[in-house]
Amino acid sequence: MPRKKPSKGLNHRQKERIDLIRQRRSDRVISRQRAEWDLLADTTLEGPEEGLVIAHFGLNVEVEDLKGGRCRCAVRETAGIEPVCGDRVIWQRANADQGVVTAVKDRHTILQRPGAYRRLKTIAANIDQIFITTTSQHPNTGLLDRYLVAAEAANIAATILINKMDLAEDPEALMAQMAPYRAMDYPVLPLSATTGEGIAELEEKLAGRVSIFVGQSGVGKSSLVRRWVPEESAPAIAPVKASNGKGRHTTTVARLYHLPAGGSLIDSPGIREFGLHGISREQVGGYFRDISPFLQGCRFSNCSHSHEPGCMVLSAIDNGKIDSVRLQSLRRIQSSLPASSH
Ligand SMILES: Nc1nc2c(ncn2[C@@H]2O[C@H](COP(=O)(O)OP(=O)(O)OP(=O)(O)O)[C@@H](O)[C@H]2O)c(=O)[nH]1
Ligand SMILES: [Mg+2]
Ligand SMILES: [Zn+2]
Repeated sequence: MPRKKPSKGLNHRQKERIDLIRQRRSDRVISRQRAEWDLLADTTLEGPEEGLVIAHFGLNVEVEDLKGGRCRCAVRETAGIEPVCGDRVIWQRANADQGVVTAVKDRHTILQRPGAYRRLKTIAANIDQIFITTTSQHPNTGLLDRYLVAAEAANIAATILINKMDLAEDPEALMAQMAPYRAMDYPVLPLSATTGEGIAELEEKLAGRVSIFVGQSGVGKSSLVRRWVPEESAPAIAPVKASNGKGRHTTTVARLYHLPAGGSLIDSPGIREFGLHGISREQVGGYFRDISPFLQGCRFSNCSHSHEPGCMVLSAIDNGKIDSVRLQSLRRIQSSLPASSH
């Protein structure tokens, strides 16, 4: 009999405890790394220079200098925050391939998601636009809706990519499913990394801007990135045979690539779920572009928008102004969030 995964069947408290143990373990590893690098920092460092973080691995980051050279850097505790992909930093070189980041410059945007033990994990900084990637086979609008809330909350423009259109059985039905998103002014791009469908349009949107591809494992984020990155530095993708439509977490760290037409693109590791910590049950509706205009008009101020008379949201659904699937999605997200404390 196959062994059950240990995380299956555990209650919330047990899972939190496991998270806490994991977090403590990783904190210990990090403080060990820090001690090693502190020794390095005692060696003579060259003068401070500016750089761009193009990848980060725990406490270490890969920094690109202004001439395009690359260096593995530790992060000084005094830097205050942990730099992530897309951060502009001040750093000092220790030797040909090692250095120390001493400060992280102000960020104009940050994209975050909850990490272990209720800590918020920053995925990337200074991004201009998010490309939420999904596929024609499994559009997964539940996850899409969570990402859209995160993009709205972070004030970052979002575009929806529907990859693997070459495998679409009913492209028209799929586009009809995406109609509510288009109506909300989120661009929806049907694509195929395999045949090249939609790639020219995507390239236009990427040019000159800092973008990130996010989405579940196996949707083809890295396959799309490979369209613009030379073979030798291109991200690995899952071999076709091994891919069962669920993905295998081929990309393990976020990495920034420069685009030939200017601008840059961050490829990020696929995720299973996307929680929305830091947003309360009461706030989240405000980030649903289609539903939020109706939320203030209900007869009862504590309307749950499920059965109440005088509910503006339900009447907007009856009038075809809101898709009922989106309200279901909002309810699901709300039930996963804590009510605000006030
Ligand atoms: N048919 C088809 N297959 C594709 C397409 N794009 C990607 N694939 C395949 O999908 C699989 C997963 O692709 P990846 O690019 O590794 O997916 P990913 O989103 O980067 O996955 P993670 O790195 O795990 O997050 C690979 O076997 C690709 O060859 C497409 O447009 N059509
Ligand atoms: Mg990948
Ligand atoms: Zn209502």
